Amino acid sequence: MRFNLRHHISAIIIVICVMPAGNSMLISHESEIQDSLICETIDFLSFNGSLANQSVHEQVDMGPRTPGSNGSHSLRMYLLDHLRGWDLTFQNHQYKELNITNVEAVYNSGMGNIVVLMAHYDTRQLADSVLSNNESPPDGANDGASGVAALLELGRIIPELGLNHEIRLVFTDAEDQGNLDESKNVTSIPWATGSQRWVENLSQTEIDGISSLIVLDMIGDKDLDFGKTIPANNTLWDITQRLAKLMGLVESETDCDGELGEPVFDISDVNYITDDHVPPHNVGIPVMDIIDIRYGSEEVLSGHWHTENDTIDKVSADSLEKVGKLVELGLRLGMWSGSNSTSNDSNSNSSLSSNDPISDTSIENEENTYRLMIGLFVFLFILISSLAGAWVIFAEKQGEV
Ligand code: 1BN
Ligand code: ZN
Repeated sequence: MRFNLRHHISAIIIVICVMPAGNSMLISHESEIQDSLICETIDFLSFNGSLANQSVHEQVDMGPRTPGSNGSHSLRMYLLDHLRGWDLTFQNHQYKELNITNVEAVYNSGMGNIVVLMAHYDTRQLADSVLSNNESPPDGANDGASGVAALLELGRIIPELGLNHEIRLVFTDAEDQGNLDESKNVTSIPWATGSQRWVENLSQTEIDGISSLIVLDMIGDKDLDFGKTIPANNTLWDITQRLAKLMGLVESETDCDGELGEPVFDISDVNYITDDHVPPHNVGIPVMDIIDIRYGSEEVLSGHWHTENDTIDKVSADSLEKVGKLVELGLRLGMWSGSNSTSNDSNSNSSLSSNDPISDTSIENEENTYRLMIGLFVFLFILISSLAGAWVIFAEKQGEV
C-alpha cells in the first residue's frame, strides 16, 4: 500500500516533467506535420462543383442582375432560399439613381475571429468590351454567377464543418458598374461601390475582428489561370499557393500524391486589380482577390470579359470545384482564421502597414504558448509536490509511514 502510493506520486511528477519536452518536439516538426495534415484533409473535402455549376445556370436564368432590376431582386430571394440556418441581412444604399443592396449571411455569430468570403452578384449594365458585338447586358455566368455559386455551395457545407469562429458570406451589389458610357442610357458608378458601402457600415471592432477576407470573382472559366492580385495580404497568397501546390494546382510542383500539378495558380504573375477587395484592404483588413483575369484569352481582361460571350458554356463544374475546395481546405485547417495578425502587402496603395511579419508573429505566438506551458508545468509541479509532502507528513503523524 505504502509502496504503491509513493510510486503513484512519482509517476505523476515524471509525466508532468516530460510534458513540455513532448510539446517542443511537436512544435519543432510543425511544418512537416502540417503538410501531412493538409494532405489528409484534402481527402475529406466536400465542396460539390456540380451543385455550384447548377447554381450558375439558375442565376443566369433569372436574367441580368443589374442593380435595381427584377433579376437582382430574384437573386436576393434565391439567396434567402438557399441560406437557411444563416442569419441574413439586406443592406440598402443609393448611389445616383441606382438602388444597391448588399446581402450578408452570418454563421457562428460572435464566435472568435471573423472570416469573410465575398462575391459580387450584380452583372454589368452593358457588354461594353471593345471585343463585344452586342452591347445588351451580359449573362454574367463567370463575371457574377460563378463567385455567388461558390459562396452558396460553401454556405451549404460550412454548417457541417464544426468551425469555431464566425463566418460571413457577403454578396455585394454594384461591383461591376464602373466606367460605363452614360450616353448609352446607363448609370456609371465607381467599381466596387457595394463593397465600399459594406466597409463603411462596419464598426472598428468588426474590422479588427476580421482575420481574412477572400473575394471570389470569375472563378468558373473552363481554363483556369490565376495569378496573384494586389493589393493583398501576402500571407493569404502564400497559404493559397501552398494549399494549391498540395492539391495539384501548381505547374511543375508535386502534389500530395507525388504527381506534378497543373497550371492553375502562379503567384509569380502579379496584377493590380480594382475589385471588391480594395475597400476592405484600405481599412486594414487582410484581403485576397481570387480572380481569373484571363477569361477565354491569354490576354488580361480580354476574351469573353464584359462581352455577350460570358455564358454558361464557358463555365465548368470542375473549375468551380477546384476553387471551392481550396477555400474549404483553408477553412477546415483554420488557415484563414489564423492570419489576423499579418499585415498588408508592400505592393499595395494602403496607407496602413506595408511589411509582412507573419514569421515574426508566428514565432512570437509559439514563444507565448511555450511560456504558458512552462508556467503551467511549474504550477502543477509545486501543487502536486505540496500535496504529496502534506500527505507524507500526515501519514507519518498517523504512524502509517
Ligand atoms: C471584375 C470583374 N472587375 C470587373 N468585372 C473589376 C475590374 C475593374 C477589373 C476594372 C479590372 C478593371
Ligand atoms: Zn465585370
